[in-house]
Amino acid sequence: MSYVDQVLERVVAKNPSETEFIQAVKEVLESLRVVVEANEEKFKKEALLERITDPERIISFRVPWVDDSGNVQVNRGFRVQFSSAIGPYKGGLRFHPSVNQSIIKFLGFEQVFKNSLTGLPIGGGKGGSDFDPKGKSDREVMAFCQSFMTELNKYIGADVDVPAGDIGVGAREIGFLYGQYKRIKGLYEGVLTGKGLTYGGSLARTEATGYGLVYIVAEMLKNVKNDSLAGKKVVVSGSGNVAIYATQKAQELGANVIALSDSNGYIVDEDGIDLDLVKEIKEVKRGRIKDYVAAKPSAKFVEGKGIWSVPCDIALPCATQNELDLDDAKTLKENGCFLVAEGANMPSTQAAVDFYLENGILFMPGKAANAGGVAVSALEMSQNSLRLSWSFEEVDARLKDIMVNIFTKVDDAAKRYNLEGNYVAGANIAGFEKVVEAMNAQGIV
Ligand code: NDP
Ligand code: 2IT
Repeated sequence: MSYVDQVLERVVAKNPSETEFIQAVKEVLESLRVVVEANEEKFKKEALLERITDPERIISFRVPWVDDSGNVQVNRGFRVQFSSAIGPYKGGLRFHPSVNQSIIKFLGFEQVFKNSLTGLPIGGGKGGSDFDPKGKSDREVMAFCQSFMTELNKYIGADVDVPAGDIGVGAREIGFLYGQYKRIKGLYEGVLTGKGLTYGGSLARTEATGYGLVYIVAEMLKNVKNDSLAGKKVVVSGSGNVAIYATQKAQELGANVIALSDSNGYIVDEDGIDLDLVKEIKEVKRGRIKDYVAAKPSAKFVEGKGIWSVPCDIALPCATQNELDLDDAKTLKENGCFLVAEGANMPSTQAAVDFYLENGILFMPGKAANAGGVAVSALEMSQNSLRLSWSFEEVDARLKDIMVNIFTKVDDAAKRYNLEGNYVAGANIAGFEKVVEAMNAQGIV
């Protein structure tokens, strides 16, 4: 049995109920076969893949808090410190009822390779809780965040582990978490990113993931098809942080974004999404995407998951894992879609990804396409260390450079292994190579 197959078997045996984690590891190891085969004996002797697929540390804790009715609620908190090979653990916190250890481990595993691709000195981690901020009062969210940080503060620090936002964790939550960290530790340090601009945040962090996604799409279009976003019909799923700023940048570059969604359904506006209206609904009122049609009756709202049936040239899944399956991929292709780039983490199922690769759909996987968010988080860490803040234009220019460099690295790695155009392999290989080199230099750790 090949070394990759042995390690895959081990991962399944040791983490039997962790379906998302197993899915993410399979996807990465399958595309690393070409690299591992070239170094089979060495990697096996060093148990390199066993070390890469086992997190350095998993922290799991109880989060008790008092709701507005005076009742005690108990949630579960996690932080998975996956790899510190190339820098302090870095990655977001997700607050969503679906959160469990498998989901946090898959996200932490992906983060290791993503952070490596940014070229910046950050290791990989992820955390979160099954707490659902939806429908909670600000006071309840604060009570939860304070309790969560009362436990988490023991394990993080500006040079140790630097969390940020993800699903359900935005500016409000980061503020409450930061305030509690400071009270407990008595340290004013860059322990979180995505902070508000008045207390150490970076300009352009809010926009970074969505903008970065569109920058890499533009680079791909230019390189592969000598084309641009101008006039392209784009469908974006989700209507949170990533979806909103992907829509904004795509519109700025001349694309026509016609659909957005949330977990209840999707909207289609053939005139082009009115983003000010979406921001008002989602960012100010914390409402639902269907509220869009009340303000703009010419648009339509459709309940359920069908957003990928909306015909488009480019699809940008920006909601959550496994939101786009094989049937969706087929429908996209039938309707003429020729490019998919992932703003979310692992939104396409493995079968969908295989379909893109086999059917000539240009595809950029999340660990490359959504790396702009964590890249600007690393720039926020740099600014905190320097005790300076850079202008929006400066951060945005660095972000664009980073995304163009990621495209080049991914494209080159694929070509080196005769897999031209396979950016799944390219991203995994390029991300892996740097982590391996750093691990080798540091001895058996
Ligand atoms: P937000 O919480 O701001 O928005 C999430 C959006 O996705 C909402 O519209 C939400 O709908 C929808 N969504 C979430 N879970 C589900 C679900 N189970 N089914 C259907 N829809 C769902 O999160 P972000 O925009 O920050 O994150 C979106 C994706 O991007 C995630 O995969 C995240 O890991 C990834 N990402 C985020 C980065 C960042 O900087 N924020 C960086 C890199 C990747 P509803 O309101 O109905 O739940
Ligand atoms: O998935 C991700 O890369 C994020 N949620 C952002 C992580 C970060 O540290 O900014």
